[in-house]
Amino acid sequence: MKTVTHPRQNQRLQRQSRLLAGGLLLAAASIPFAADAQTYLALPDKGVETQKDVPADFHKYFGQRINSWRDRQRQIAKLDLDADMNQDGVLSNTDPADSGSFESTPPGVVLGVGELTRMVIRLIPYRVDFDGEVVVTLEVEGINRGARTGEFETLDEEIASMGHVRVWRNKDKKDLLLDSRDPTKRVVEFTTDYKTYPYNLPLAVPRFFFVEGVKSSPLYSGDVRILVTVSHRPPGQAPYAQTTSAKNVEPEVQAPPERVGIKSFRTSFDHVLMTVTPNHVPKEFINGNNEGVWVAPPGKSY
Ligand SMILES: [Ca+2]
Repeated sequence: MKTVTHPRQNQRLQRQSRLLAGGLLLAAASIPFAADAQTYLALPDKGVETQKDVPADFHKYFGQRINSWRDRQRQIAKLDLDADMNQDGVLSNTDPADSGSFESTPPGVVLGVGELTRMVIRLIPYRVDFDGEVVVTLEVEGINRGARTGEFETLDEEIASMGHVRVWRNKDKKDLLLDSRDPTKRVVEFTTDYKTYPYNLPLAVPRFFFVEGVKSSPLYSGDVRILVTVSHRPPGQAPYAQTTSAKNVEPEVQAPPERVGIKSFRTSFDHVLMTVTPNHVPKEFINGNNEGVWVAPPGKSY
């Protein structure tokens, strides 16, 4: 097929290649390892692949095996967290360019300081036959790409070594859900009990939220992750937020169902990796951003 390059596209390509050249020079000057040459931005190094790159059984709270995590029969709901990975202004559940592998590979979503992007929580209940509560958590965490475990030694080290993001319920930034630098705002829970589940899920759990870039990722690309979980909480179990207030505390693991005599279900997970950059990336929207997926930094445009 013959390829035709539009003059405007051409200009953009030239601009991109200049940016790429600039980025490589900058990378060569400041970063000891090869920069990510697949994008035209000077992104920080990707670091090593870590155990936190997929939202699987590594989560310290749940301690599950990846096959169990994929076992839908035992899950209480199907859960997807979606972002506009290919930055075209559309959150697609079917476009491979918006798919899970990009969500779990650095740099993930590239977000400029002052820029906001919308993410969608797709939650499809599987089960209605249980006692207790259905709990959806939204969590922000740093990934240490200098270590295979992805873990930092302390929360102070984590906060100092990662990009800073805030999560808002809406783009008006009035209702703050998460702040990666505030130890009391790293996880938020939405709860609904069996009497009303799944009927009130849309009311209890936000359908979407906005992530704001606040401070750029200082060391690595993909150093921030937004994690969502949906889990079954048997009657009488402590809220998740209470068990994660301190690092290195081994939280309680759910007892097997036969011991407590009630049905218990697997937790579903999903996450999206992010990189915060000093400036927002120019975008090629296919719909003029009319869904409002992206909000440019104050005083800036796309
Ligand atoms: Ca998209």
